Amino acid sequence: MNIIDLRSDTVTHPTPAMREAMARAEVGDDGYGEDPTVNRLQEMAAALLGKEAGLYVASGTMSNLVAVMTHCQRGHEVIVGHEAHMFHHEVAAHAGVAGAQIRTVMNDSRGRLDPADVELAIRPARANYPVTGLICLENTHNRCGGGVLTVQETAAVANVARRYGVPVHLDGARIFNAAVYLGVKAADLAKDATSATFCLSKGLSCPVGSVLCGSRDFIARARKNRQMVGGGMRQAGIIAAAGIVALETMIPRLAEDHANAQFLARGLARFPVFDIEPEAVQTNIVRIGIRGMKVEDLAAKLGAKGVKAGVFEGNKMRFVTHYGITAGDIEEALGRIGEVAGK
Ligand code: TLP
Repeated sequence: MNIIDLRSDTVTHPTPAMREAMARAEVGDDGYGEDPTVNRLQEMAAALLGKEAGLYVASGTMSNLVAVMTHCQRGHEVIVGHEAHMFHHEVAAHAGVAGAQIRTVMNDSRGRLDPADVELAIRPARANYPVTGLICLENTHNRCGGGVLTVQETAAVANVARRYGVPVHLDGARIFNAAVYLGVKAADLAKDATSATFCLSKGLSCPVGSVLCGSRDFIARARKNRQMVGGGMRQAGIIAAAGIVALETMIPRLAEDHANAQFLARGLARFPVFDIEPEAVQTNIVRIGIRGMKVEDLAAKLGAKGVKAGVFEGNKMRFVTHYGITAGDIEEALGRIGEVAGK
């Protein structure tokens, strides 16, 4: 029985073209800024996001952490959505390492923030208040079912931030999924953010890495912070080479993952155990409430049938489509899910 792994798009393996590019990558010591492959990836990433410069980092978590360290001082407050990845899944690094306090405002079901809520959360200058050092957005929104922020929705929050002189960081781990869904450039989605990051190791299928993008000055300071957290790498061109292939070839195919997620969501809606609105699924993440049974039990039963799904608190299950998963795999998965959930 083949395993159909829908836990995350992080489970993707490098493509044959990536392995080929990695084997042949021209490298140098990135500590001296002399790895031509890393430099090229950083330039490509910055151009795609419409920023002056990029910094190759080990992970999305490191990218967000380095962004917070670079924008904020210790004791600053960072505004994020209450469902933000930065709040739930980054080991409280923003407090524990960067020394920043997280302040949450409500995300709606698609991961949007109400600009009025953001404005209310910005601290007035008072001696005993923290300084609001940063506002963060997430696009697409992981815990809000891969929800997409439009250019206008991003601008609405950024306009508030600008009025108060607060920078905006965009956790665009899956920004290319949002761009493909909306039919816009990733640069349009990042243009109102002071800094933006995306992951190479999710839907783009690279083995490792994210790129943090911003102004030249911001990236120069971020480089020091990356070094501080041990993220300075040497002949990183070996892994960056896969990133170049990803940016050149893997973005348009994300539409297939979105179509497969739709197919899956519509199929799951047939089973009462899944509390799902297929119309709400926009990109490659299907996050669903489970009715009438414990999500852990359902996941275990699905696992026994060779279908792997993610388990989250609040009795929620997550399926993520990605490179390597075909429409045929989804059909097969739905058949196996039906054997468990259909009864
Ligand atoms: N998300 C992972 C898990 O951590 C949940 C996943 O499987 O979806 N921002 C967003 C929006 C993310 O979804 C993730 C990873 C990150 C940042 C962190 O990236 P990594 O895993 O590279 O540190």
